[in-house]
Amino acid sequence: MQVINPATEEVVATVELTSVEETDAAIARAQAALPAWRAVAPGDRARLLRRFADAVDADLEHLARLEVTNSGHTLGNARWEAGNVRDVLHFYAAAPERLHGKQIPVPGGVNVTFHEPLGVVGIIVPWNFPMPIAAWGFAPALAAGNTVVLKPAELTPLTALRLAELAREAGIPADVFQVLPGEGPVVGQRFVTHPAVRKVVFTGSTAVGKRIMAGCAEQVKRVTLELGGKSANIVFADADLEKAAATAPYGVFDNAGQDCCARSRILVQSTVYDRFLELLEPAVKGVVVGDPAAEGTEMGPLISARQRERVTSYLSDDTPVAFRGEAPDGPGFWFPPTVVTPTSLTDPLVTEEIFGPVVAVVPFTDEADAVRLANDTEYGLSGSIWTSDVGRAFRVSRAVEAGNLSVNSHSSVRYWTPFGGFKQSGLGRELGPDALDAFTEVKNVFLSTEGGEG
Ligand code: TXE
Repeated sequence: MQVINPATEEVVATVELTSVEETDAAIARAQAALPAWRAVAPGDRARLLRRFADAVDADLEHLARLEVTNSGHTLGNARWEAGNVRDVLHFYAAAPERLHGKQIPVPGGVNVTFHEPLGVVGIIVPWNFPMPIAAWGFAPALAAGNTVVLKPAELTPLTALRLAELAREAGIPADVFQVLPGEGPVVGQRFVTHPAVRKVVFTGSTAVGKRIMAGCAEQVKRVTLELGGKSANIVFADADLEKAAATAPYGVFDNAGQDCCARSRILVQSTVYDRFLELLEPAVKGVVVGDPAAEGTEMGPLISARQRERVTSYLSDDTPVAFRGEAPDGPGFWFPPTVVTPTSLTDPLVTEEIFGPVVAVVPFTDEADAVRLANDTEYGLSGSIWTSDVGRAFRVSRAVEAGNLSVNSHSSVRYWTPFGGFKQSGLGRELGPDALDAFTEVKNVFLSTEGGEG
């Protein structure tokens, strides 16, 4: 499989695809590695994860530049992403010593609960955030005593392969954490059907997520899904409009819009709609699009020619384009930041996840209308609310059906807080302390203290 730099269209590496037979062999090794990994004392497992985090930290600039080359991420973003892997590992390194069960009072004995590892965990990673999304799965899975087989996306295997090397250098046994580059319907599908894989963690399209959930149902296999989104950025008339407009491009064009949390619908109260667009225009035109390896670049290319075709297919000569930013000519899968103002709420620009730098701006009348529009989607991952009214901020936050909301901000991810979607944006939560529950089974044990014959 050839790995392409999306900013230059040059081949940067060739990676061997894993076959079904090799996947089965890797799963067998992961299964065989379980008893020894489970038996590692909690403090020692914690130390191994911290050493893995330190190895990532020492390799941070290299990992970041590898991601820039493979994924076209800006250098600033890629540094954040590698740092996020380090931080997530440190966060879950605290877990092995804190996976406490409970002692529950019962008559006639002692009742205790244990948090047992699930076994082999299969993680299927997309191409949009190859490093963090991998770590959100493997760090809590390993901390809880599972072994991991991980399939990076076909387009972006390089940083995952490097992370596997760093894990080994840190002393994590090779069979405990294996990275298997390969195709979704081959390697990923085998994670779903292989009975020794006890859980699948999937991030990707809603269409494939549904198939994975149906496949896992055959074996009642545990599954965590993190799928698409069409998140709303709601701007009320009482908001700091200058700030809302200046930061809106970051909320949707970050990673060239290839972000499941992209606020790809900006809902603006009608009384300030025209003013907001006036303020948004210079912000969009000012987005620095270009060489992702250059310091200061704010937006790189799309991941592939296919993704660019997909994004382009949403636009025609009749599309009401309000204004666009710049994009370089020449090689690379470039697409300019684009603002559209569709008039129909059933327009695919308003309803579908485009996964590119295209944002629809839509007016609303009042708070109830804003909530109705925000919820008028099958998705429910993220969103922003811009207002200076604290009561409204909480009322609207509670009313919007989405897993990750921010008020007067566009940030969605903090590794110590939960992340995940409502409705068809997913199932389960990643990150934060509760994600560990998704990698353990609770076992209840009753021990009789009755004496004599009982
Ligand atoms: O996703 P796929 P694609 C959305 C986004 C994008 C669209 C298509 O809208 O435009 O999906 O992207 C693996 N069994 N998101 O086609 O196919 C595949 O190898 C098991 C949103 O790239 O879902 C890859 O590792 N695995 C999203 C991963 O699934 C399979 C991120 C994702 O690929 C498989 C990515 C199968 N049958 C795309 N088929 C987000 N939530 O952030 C594919 N895969």
